[in-house]
Amino acid sequence: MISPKFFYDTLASYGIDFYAGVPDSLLKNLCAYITDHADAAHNIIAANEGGAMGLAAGHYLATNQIPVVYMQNSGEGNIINPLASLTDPDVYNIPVLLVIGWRGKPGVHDEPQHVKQGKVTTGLLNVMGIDYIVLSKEEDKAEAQIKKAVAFMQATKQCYAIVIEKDTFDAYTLQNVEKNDLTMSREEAIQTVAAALGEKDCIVSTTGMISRELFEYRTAMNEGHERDFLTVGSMGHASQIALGIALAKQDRKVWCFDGDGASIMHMGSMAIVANKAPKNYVHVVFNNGAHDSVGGQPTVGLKIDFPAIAKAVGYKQIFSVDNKDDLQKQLSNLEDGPVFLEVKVKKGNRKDLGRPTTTPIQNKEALMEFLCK
Ligand SMILES: Cc1ncc(C[n+]2csc(CCOP(=O)(O)OP(=O)(O)O)c2C)c(N)n1
Repeated sequence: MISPKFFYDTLASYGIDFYAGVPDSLLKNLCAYITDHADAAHNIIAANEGGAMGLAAGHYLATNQIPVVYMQNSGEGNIINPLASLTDPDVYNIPVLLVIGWRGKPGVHDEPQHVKQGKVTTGLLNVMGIDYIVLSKEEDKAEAQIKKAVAFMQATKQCYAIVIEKDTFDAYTLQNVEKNDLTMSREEAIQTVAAALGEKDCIVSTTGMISRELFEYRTAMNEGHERDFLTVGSMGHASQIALGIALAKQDRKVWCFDGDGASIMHMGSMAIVANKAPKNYVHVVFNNGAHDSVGGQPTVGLKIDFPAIAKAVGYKQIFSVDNKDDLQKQLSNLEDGPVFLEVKVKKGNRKDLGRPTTTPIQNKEALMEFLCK
C-alpha cells in the first residue's frame, strides 16, 4: 500500500500543493492527511466536484501551478461540464490533476449505487479525452506513474486522472477534528423525527448514513420501508425528489431528510423548493458540520446560517434546534410549509450500523405502491 504522506510529498516535490475536492470513503486516509497537512488556503472542500474544478482552474490561472481535484467517481457527473467547457484543450486548456476514488470497480463487490458508476468510470475519462492511470499500490511504481502524469500535464496543459482502487492507501486518522458542544446524535434525531410522522407521510432521505439509520429505525420498529425513498446515490438531489413527490401528492406530507454536505452540494435547490411553496413539504437538515459518511471531513455546515438562508429564499416556517426536547416541541408545532428544520447533531455513528437489505428497485416499487394508496 501507499502511505498518504508519500503521495502528498511526491506531488509537493513537483510544486503541486493546491487541493480542492469533495471527500470520498475510498480516499478517506488521503483526504484526512491533506486536511491535516495543507493549510486552509491550499485545501478547499468544495460544495461539489464541479465547484472544485472551478477553484482549481482559478488557482492555475493565478499561479501557473498544477492543482489537484480529489473526488469519488460519483462526482464525475459534476465535473463533466467544466471538463468539457472550461479545462478542455478546445476551450481554455487548463491542467488539473484529478484523483478519483473508484467505487464499484467491476469485480469488486460494492453497494448498488456504485455499480453503474464503477463500470463507466474509465469510459467517461476516455470519452472526455482524459489520459489516466490506475495508481499502483507499490510506492516505486506509483512514483514513476506520478512523474509521467506531471510531465504530460506540463507538456500539454491538459488534465490527467489518477484512478484509485480500494485499499490503495495506508491508514491515516484525521487529527484536526473540529470540536463542538453538540450532544444529540444524528441517529437519535432521525428516530425522533421519524416517530413524529403521520401514517400517510413519506420521507426522501439523502445519501450515506442518514438513509442507513432511517432504514434501521424502520426495521427496529417492525415497520415496513415503503414510506421511505432512500436516495442512496445522486448526492444533493433528495430535496428535489421530495419536491417532485410533494407537488404531485398534495394530500400527504413529504419530508426530506437531508445532510449539511448534501444540501450544500446543490444549495440552489432550496430556492426552488421555497418558490414552489408546497404546503406539504418539510425539509430537515441534520447538520453535523461534516461529511460524516465518508470520513468526517469538515463542511461549512456549522459555520453558515442555514435558517437565514431558508428565510431569504422564502421557506414559510423555519426552526433550528440542537436537543431532543426542542426538536419534539417544534415537531408538534408545524404549520403549513414549506418548513425548514435545522437539527444540529454531533458527528459519529454506531459502529454496527447496517446497510439497506432491500434493493433500490424494491424500494422504488414499494414507495410507488404506498403513494397510490
Ligand atoms: C456526487 C457525489 N460526491 C461525493 C459522494 C460521496 N459521499 C457520499 S455521502 C457523503 C457525505 C454526506 O455528507 P452529509 O450530507 O453532510 O451527511 P453526513 O454523512 O454528515 O450525515 C459523500 C461526500 C457522493 N456519493 N456523490
